[in-house]
Amino acid sequence: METYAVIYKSLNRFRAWSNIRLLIEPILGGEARVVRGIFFDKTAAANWKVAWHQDLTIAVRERIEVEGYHPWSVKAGIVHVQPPIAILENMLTIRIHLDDTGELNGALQVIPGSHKAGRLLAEEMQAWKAKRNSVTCRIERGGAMIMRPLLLHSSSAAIDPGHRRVLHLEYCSAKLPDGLRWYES
Ligand SMILES: O=C(O)CCC(=O)C(=O)O
Repeated sequence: METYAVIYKSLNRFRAWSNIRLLIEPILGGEARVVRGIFFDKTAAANWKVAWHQDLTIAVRERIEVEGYHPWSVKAGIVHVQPPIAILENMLTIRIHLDDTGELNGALQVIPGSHKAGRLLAEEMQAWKAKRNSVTCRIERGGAMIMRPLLLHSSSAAIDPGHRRVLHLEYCSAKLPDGLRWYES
């Protein structure tokens, strides 16, 4: 995680050369910053699966009670909170793939269009799954996918686990209110 912290801090600092910014800025604008980074590696020893969900939480430096920000949680020692929907709608996630990714090693599956429906209740997620086919995001090594955090997504355990390394970077151009600070800021 330490190594990747250096990488995404650099991405923020050296805006001009970053091809990633060419993808992010037309959508979020020039103020967009990395606000959270996660490194995933799905291997035989860490062969997880994740049920259908939306990414509803953001990572912040510390807990400060602000209206509209709840519930709070702590993951890996980092404070997380669910922000108002307007913040989530202003975010983009880019997933940079360091290995070929497909059905055999637990690629992300998504339901197109679901990010436009706001925060979904469990029964609404079921309805999306029933009415829309999911898409498996096959990405070649060195490729990237961009998604909205509100896009319904899941991932299966790898059938043929090796490495499935992904650098997951969340961008947002919004500032947080009343002293709340993004974890990466
Ligand atoms: O990379 C994965 O397997 C799952 C990632 C995921 O579900 C997430 O970032 O919310």
